[in-house]
Amino acid sequence: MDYFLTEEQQMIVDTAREIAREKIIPVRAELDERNEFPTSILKDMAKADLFGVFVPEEFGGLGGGCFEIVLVLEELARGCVGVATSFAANALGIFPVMIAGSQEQKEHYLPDIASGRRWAAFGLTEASAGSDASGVRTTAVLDGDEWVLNGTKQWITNGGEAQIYSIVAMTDPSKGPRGASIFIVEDGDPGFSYGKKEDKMGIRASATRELIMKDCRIPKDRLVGRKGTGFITVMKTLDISRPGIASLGVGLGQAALDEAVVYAKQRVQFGKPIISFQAVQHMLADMAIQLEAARALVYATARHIDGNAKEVSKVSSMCKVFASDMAMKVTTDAVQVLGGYGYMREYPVEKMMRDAKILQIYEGTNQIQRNVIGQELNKEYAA
Ligand code: COS
Repeated sequence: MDYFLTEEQQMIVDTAREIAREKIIPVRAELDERNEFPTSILKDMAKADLFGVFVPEEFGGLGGGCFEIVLVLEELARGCVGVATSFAANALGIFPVMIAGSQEQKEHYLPDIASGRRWAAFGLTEASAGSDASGVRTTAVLDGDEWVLNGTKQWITNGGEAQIYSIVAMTDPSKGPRGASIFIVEDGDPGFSYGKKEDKMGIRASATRELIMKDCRIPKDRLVGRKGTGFITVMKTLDISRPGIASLGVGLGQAALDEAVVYAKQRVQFGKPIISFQAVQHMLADMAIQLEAARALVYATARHIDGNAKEVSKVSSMCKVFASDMAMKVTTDAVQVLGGYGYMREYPVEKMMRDAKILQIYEGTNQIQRNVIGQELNKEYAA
């Protein structure tokens, strides 16, 4: 399907596709095997200006929006979702500053993000705050000219690799969601350290660690937005980042379909390539239908967000659910088309199926997304 990209958007796609083909695909199995963070690939992405795609021009970026981010993520995910997640987490980590930060904070942090000099991460999740984002226990108390943070963040993507962290902490625990605030914590801040790297089923090239704050002292001006508005900023952040997760599903689904079709054309059984059997053709057709429907929904949602549409939560959750469920199904079917070979580490579809699972879990489980959609429908029809 032709989505009529502008010349600039096509250039962004071509750049990301080349990075996937030249830098990611040749090493993805090794990164997966070794649980290794793709430092040098992220540096290549920085050189190619990909980090600047979503940063406004006045802060040194290319001034793209959600649509440009999903284009980049789709191409990177065709190579490896673990590598693409490391890039995506950087955007997620800096969105709070872009949404609610002061002019000084934007001037201080965004040029570094745009150039890829420093990387970012988002610290919301805790042992007791997963789906229930308002269950955060980390606290922040003002002491003179400094905030003092105490608490532990769990499963933080880019943890230990990023230099800039958006941390959600309670400034007034008695107020629930209205008592949460966001702070910038930097690598090297006193009292800030990392836990061990997690050993995951998939997206093993991405780094997942705990962030530990023990009397972590940061300057007063690291508060992002007004005190008590952190939960709303988190929700707004997730609204614009979830289409990115959906686009990882689209890229991954495309990669799995490509592998399945190429294999089905080559594999001969009963004297014919298996693609000539209707049972296989129908599987491939269903994969292609679901994939294109997901891509169309993701692109439409990203354009809806970039057009400053008023209500974005519902469609953002819709595309996250649809594309991640599609990716799980399409990668599972790709393994089925490849049969015994598909189950072997030697072929890439086995990793693709492992990588797909997280898309249904992180940045809000698909059950939470359905809650958001259901609540929005309830509101709309009551009006
Ligand atoms: N944009 C702006 N404001 C929003 C919002 C959004 N998308 N969603 C909720 N809010 C506001 C509400 O309007 C409400 O404000 P008031 O107190 O003024 O009424 C406030 O935020 C609290 O909202 P709500 O009562 O709906 O919060 P809940 O505690 O019920 O939680 C869910 C809502 C489940 C949607 C939220 O906790 C969530 O998204 N959880 C998943 C978190 C997640 O993605 N975790 C993964 C780790 S992050 S990578």
